[in-house]
Amino acid sequence: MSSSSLNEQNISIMSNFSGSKKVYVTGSRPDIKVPMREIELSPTTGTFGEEENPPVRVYDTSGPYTDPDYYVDITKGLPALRSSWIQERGDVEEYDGREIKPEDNGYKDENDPRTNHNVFPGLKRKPLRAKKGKNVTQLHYARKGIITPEMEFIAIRENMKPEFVRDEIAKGRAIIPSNINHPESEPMIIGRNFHVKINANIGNSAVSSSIEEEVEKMTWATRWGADNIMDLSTGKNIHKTREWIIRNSSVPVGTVPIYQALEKVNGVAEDLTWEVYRDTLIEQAEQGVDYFTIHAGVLLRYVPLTAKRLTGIVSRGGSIMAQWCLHHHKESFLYTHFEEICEIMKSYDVAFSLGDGLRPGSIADANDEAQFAELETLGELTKIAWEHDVQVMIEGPGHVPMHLIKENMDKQLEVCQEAPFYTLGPLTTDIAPGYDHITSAIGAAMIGWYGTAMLCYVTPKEHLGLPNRDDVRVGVVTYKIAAHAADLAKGHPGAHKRDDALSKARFEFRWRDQFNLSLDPERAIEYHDETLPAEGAKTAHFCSMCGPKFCSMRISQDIRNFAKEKELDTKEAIEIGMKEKAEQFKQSGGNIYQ
Ligand code: IRN
Ligand code: FE2
Repeated sequence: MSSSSLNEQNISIMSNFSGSKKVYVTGSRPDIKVPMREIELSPTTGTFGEEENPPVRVYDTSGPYTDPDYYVDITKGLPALRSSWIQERGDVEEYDGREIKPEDNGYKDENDPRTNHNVFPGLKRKPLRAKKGKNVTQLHYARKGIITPEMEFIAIRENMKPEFVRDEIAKGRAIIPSNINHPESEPMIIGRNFHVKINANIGNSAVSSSIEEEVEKMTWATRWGADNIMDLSTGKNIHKTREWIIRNSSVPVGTVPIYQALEKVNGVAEDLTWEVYRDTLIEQAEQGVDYFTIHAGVLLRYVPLTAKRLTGIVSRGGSIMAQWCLHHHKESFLYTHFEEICEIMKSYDVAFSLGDGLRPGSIADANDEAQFAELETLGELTKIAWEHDVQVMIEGPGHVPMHLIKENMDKQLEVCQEAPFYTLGPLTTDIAPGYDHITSAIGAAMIGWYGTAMLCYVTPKEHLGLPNRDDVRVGVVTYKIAAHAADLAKGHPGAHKRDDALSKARFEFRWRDQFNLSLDPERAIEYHDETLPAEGAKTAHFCSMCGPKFCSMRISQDIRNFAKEKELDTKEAIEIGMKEKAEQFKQSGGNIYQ
C-alpha cells in the first residue's frame, strides 16, 4: 500500500453530526483552545408563543477532523498543538533516536521491500526526551505546584478549577496521559472526580486488517466519543501502523509493548529478554505512546493460583508473562526491572497502566485469590512509580457478576491508594456472545458509578472476532452510555443538562433536536424514519410506537394546555381531561390496536 492511497479519501473525512458545530473556548493564553461540540436547538413553539432553547455544549473528542476550517492531510499528521508548551518548560532535548530496524516492523529480512524505513513520509521528526536529571511528567510538575497548560486545558474541558486538576494529579488520583512525543494530543484527564472516560481498542492482528483501516478506526472511534484509543496491533507492520495512528490521533494512544516484543522474538515467549523489552519501550516512547499496559503484577508464585480456575489466564499479556516465569522459573523481568522502567517512563511522560494479567475470564473465577494477589502487587508497584513521579492507573477485570463488583472497586481504592482504576467492562454474565457490549456495559456502568475512572470498551464481537467499523461504533456508543450513566449517578456537575435538554425536546416533539442531542443521532433518525420517513413526521406530536391517539406525552401536554386555557390546577385538569379522553376513546370504538 502506498501513502497516496491513504490520501485518496480512503479515510472518511469526518463530518460533524447534524445540528452540531465545533466551538473553542480560549484559556489564559491564546494557544489554549479547548474544543467543544455545540448542539443548536430550535425554539419551543406552543399554543402560548415561542421560547428559545439555548444550545447545549458537550465534551468533544473528535479532534480537528470535525473543524470545517481544518484541511485534513493524514500524510502530514495533525498540528502539534502541545509543542510549545513542552518546549517552554525547558526540560527536553532532541536526539537522534533509536534506529528503526526491519524486525521492528516484523520482517527479519532487511531487503524485504515491505520493510519501509521511511515510516512517515510527511514528518521527519527527531524524538524528544528529558534532559539529563530532568523529569517531564505531569505528576512531577503538579507536585512542584505548577499548573501546566495541559492542566488548564483540562480544567476548561471538565468545567473545574485548574488548581483542583493540579491537586488531583499531585495526589495520584488522576493522570494526564501526555507523552512529550505526542504533541498532537488534546489533553484529557483520567480520574474519578472527572468525567468517566472510555477507551476503544483498535489494532490489526495476523489475520486481518490494514494500516488504512486502523487509522480510520481511530478517527471513527473518536468521532463517536472515544477518549483514548489503544493500538493492540500484532502481526506485521506494527511500528508503521502505530506511527500513522499516533501522528493522526488527537486522543492519547496506549499500547501493550509486550505484544511487539513477542513479535521480535518470533512469538516464542520464553525467548523474551529484558533487553528486547526495554528497547521496545524506548522505541514506542519515542513514537509518542502515551501509556503502556505493563503486566508487572504477574508474579511467579501467583501462577499456580490460576490452576484450578475454570478459564485460567485470559489476559494475553498475562499469559505471555506467566509462560516466561514458568519456563525460566524466575521472577518476571517486568517486576525485577520495574525501577528501570520508571526511568524510561519519566523521560517521556509515559503513564503506567498496570495490567491485570490475572483478571478473571469467567463468572466462576471472579474475585478469586489469584486476582486479588496480583492487585496487592500492583499497589506495591504504584508506590514505586510514584516515588519516581511517574503517573499510574490500574487495570481491572474482566468477568464479574453484579454482586461482586463493588468489592473490586473498594479493594482497588484501598490497595492502590486511590490511583485511577481502568476496567474492562466487567462482563456481568458469560452467556451472551454477540451481545457482550451489553453484558459488559452493565458492569461498566456499575463500577463507573462506584469510582472507576476509565472504561475499556467491549464490542459485540468480543470472544468472537476482530471488530469492524460498525462494531467500533456500537462499542463506543454503548460505553458512552455506561460512562454517562455513571456521571449522572455520581452527580457530576452539569452531567444532567444534556438529559434535560433531550427530554424537553422529546416532550415538545422537537424530533430533530431529540436526534441531535442523542449519543448516536444517526441511529436515532434511522430508526425513526424506518416507519415515519415523511418530513412532516419530524414535527408530528407522536411516533409510530403508540400512534397519534395513544401518545402519553401528547396527552399530558394536552392536559397542561387545557389547564392553562381553563385556568384550572393540574389535578382538576387531569380529572376533567381524563374524562374527555375516555369519551374520545369510547367514541373511537374503544380498540387499543387501531
Ligand atoms: C483494561 C482493563 N483490563 C484490561 N484492559 C485492556 O485489555 C488493556 O488496556 C488492553 O487494552 C487489553 C489487553 O489486555 P491483555 O489481554 O493483554 O491483558
Ligand atoms: Fe472474556
